[in-house]
Amino acid sequence: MNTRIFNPPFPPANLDEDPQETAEWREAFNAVVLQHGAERAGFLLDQLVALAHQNQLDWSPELVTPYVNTIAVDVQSPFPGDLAIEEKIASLMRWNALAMVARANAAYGELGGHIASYASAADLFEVGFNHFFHARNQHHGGDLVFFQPHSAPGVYARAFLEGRLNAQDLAHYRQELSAPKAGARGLSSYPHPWLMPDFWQFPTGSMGLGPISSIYHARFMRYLSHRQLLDCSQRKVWGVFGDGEMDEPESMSALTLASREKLDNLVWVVNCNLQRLDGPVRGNGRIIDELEKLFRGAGWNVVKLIWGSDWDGLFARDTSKRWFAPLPTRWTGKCKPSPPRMGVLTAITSLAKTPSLPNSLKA
Ligand SMILES: Cc1ncc(C[n+]2csc(CCOP(=O)(O)OP(=O)(O)O)c2C)c(N)n1
Repeated sequence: MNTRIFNPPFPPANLDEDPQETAEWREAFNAVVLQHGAERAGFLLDQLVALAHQNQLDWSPELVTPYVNTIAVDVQSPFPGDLAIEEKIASLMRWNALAMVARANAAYGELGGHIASYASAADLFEVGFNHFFHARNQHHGGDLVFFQPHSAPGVYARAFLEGRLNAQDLAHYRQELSAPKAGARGLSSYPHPWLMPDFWQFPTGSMGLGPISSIYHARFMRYLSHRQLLDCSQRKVWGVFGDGEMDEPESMSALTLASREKLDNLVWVVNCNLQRLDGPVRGNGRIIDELEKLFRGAGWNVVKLIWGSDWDGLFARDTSKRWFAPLPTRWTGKCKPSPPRMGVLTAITSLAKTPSLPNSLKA
């Protein structure tokens, strides 16, 4: 039972016509959480929402949760691997991916290729590869994984470290036609099973096709299991997609199908790096909130991961929750982060200049 209580600041006086009454309601609610737990508190809230709806109060609860990680530090499971080694390996992959794309372009300037997508997704991929994605073996049919298309260089970099690709292969990134003459295999720009049948499961280069396809695959796996045609009960479908990719109509159009069919064999990881590569960037530093609303509204469970563990110490020292809790409200589209954490750094830097910031938070 999660009985932590965080009291957000009271609303400003001009927005609250009866602060005394507000305080009493809050106190009563906190008491329920502490004494009877989150489930009971949720039940009561459901009752109130039903009352409001039945009386046509023209009000709905906010779908956005606070701008913090959904799983709080103190309820996180211990990391099941060796973080230091995994970080080091991810750094090697980032470097190799960068070197591969840069070398290909030094030789043929028109080749193109992306480096920043994988740079931001590397840790997400690595956690997937090391701890979640299940390979096919005698006892398991294997998971299905849809990779963020422009991150392909990182998957090649990983395959190189695993010995599945060699240096000659990496030297033929985006050069599938000339590669065989050099005794190498060419590496396609984006995941593509037709060009690399033993490497990629799904083509995802056309943004939006990966997301919708992952939903229908998850549903079909359920269908196979339910009709006892194939046991897919242990198999999952994973998708790592870009925040820009969520703008594609195909990405969104089957979201409610997934929740209606209760596809808990499907997990999407949306890499909100606010980059959108060569696409138009909206002035929206709050894309995570925007997507949270959309997904929750469509009936999905949403787990937000916003702050890396490097921030844990700083947040823990902010016991009043006064300094960092309002941080997101300082956000503007101007904080377009590139690299991803710059927006946060900008906000924290401006906070650090606040004269009343306690010394304990200045270090
Ligand atoms: C259907 C489609 N339209 C346009 C493109 C061209 N395109 C390639 S990457 C990109 C932006 C990707 O943004 P995002 O999903 O946020 O990924 P990231 O910035 O992390 O690479 C666009 C528009 C594409 N690949 N597919």
